[in-house]
Amino acid sequence: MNKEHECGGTNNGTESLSRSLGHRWFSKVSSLFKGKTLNDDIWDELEEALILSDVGVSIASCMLDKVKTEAQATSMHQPSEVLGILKSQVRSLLAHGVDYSALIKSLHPSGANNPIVILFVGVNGVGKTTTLAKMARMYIDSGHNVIIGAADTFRAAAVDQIKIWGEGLKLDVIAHSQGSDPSAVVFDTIEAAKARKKDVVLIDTAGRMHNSINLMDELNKMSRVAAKTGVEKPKTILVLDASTGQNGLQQARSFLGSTGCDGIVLTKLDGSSRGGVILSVYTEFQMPVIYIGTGEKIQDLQLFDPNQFVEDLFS
Ligand SMILES: Nc1nc2c(ncn2[C@@H]2O[C@H](COP(=O)(O)OP(=O)(O)OP(=O)(O)O)[C@@H](O)[C@H]2O)c(=O)[nH]1
Ligand SMILES: [Mg+2]
Repeated sequence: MNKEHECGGTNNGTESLSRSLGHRWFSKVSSLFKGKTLNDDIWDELEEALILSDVGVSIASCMLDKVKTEAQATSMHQPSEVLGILKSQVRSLLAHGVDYSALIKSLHPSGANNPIVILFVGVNGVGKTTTLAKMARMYIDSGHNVIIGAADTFRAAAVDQIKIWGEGLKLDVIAHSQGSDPSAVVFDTIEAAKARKKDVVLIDTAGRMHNSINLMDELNKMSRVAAKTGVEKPKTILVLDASTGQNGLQQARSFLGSTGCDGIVLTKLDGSSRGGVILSVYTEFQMPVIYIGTGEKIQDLQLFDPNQFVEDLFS
């Protein structure tokens, strides 16, 4: 991944993001420029609007500096022109670094006898189990055979919760008793996948504090045990709750530091005015947001498309 953009780095993509969400996040930013002339107040208001949408203070001021410099250098007077510069700033933040299509491809099984294994990780309540179910549906819709591993053996109701999703989707769920070793669930689920000709193995894990070393080690153990079954290295998807804003970034930092991950799903973007956190995730971690969660229902998951995102933000 490169870091050529001074405010941060990454990516390019596919498919679409809800226009209405984009409007809500940046509506303040866009409305700032309506019927106004360029003056110092506008710059202050713009910085404030960016920060309120959770772009992050340092990114907001970095973006603002660049926009200001370019506007002054080209003697711009029209607010609409400044909006154009801001748009290209956001686009360049999102538009390079990770090979997005390769990433999406890597989340698809490579062959009949080599199931892909995906671990869903994150702190408590961010939406791991719900996201797993939503992704299971996506895989089913594209013709794959999915099996679920209930490796959250910690929370009492976790197995029942994932079994209910499994029943709704008509999927096998491999579960052990509460308190048992989650790595054993991972192992058994992969073996079951091989025996039952499933090509996608989705593993639900327990929510864990991002600073708990033992629990982070447990995640690493799950990966190691999976590798012993002979399948390719499992993919790890970090689930972050957008409504926790910059706090979510702190969590991401810790997870990436101790377990690493292959991509991020940002949940609960519905009802959140903090979509700017997407820019922080890209900029700080050069880690792509692959999907966004836009509600509690099974269909409320969208592939994140950076190009469409920029269009929607400023349309
Ligand atoms: N509005 C909204 N709610 C969501 C979204 N994703 C998940 N939720 C809700 O968030 C709550 C927690 O979701 P879970 O999937 O149980 O979260 P979890 O990370 O598995 O939680 P633990 O297993 O307890 O750590 C549930 O009420 C979900 O319906 C989303 O994209 N939007
Ligand atoms: Mg869960």
